[in-house]
Amino acid sequence: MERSFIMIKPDGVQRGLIGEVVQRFETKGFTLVGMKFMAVPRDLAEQHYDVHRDKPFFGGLVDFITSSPVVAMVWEGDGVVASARKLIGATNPLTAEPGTIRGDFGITIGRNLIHGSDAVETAQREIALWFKDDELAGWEPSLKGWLYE
Ligand code: DAT
Ligand code: MG
Repeated sequence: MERSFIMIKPDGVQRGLIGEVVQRFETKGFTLVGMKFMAVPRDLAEQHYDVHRDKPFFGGLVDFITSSPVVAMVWEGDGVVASARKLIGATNPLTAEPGTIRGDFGITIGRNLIHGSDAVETAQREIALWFKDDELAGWEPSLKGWLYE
């Protein structure tokens, strides 16, 4: 089953939106298989955003992610990677559609509340970066027959 790495960023935590974000993934029908509340070491933040290392915003982005705790999660389900990106919305919250997490709760690109893996391969890399195998708990939701045909 497909998995995605989802992180509630420091602004989402500070603004009291942990429950709201988790609820959106739960009620969509995805399955939580890993979750931790944590301060982010600088080297982890740099590895996570390695693809943006040469961008002008890289330093500020790493400063931001390490400035206050985050909620790191792994969610599972059919098509969860692309679907999570839709639930999250466009990178810039001002242009993100209403109904999406960023569209409903954000204003500026540097405070866009949440991260979601952009592809299945990226998700695999990010999950391995943030979680040890024994921190993930695969389980079969008893609701599964009502979520999947
Ligand atoms: P996304 O998080 O939607 O995958 P991304 O991978 O292009 O977006 O960028 C990673 C994060 O970096 C993004 O969530 C917010 C920040 N960021 C992106 N572009 C930025 C910019 N032009 N100025 C400031 N921060 C930016
Ligand atoms: Mg990205």
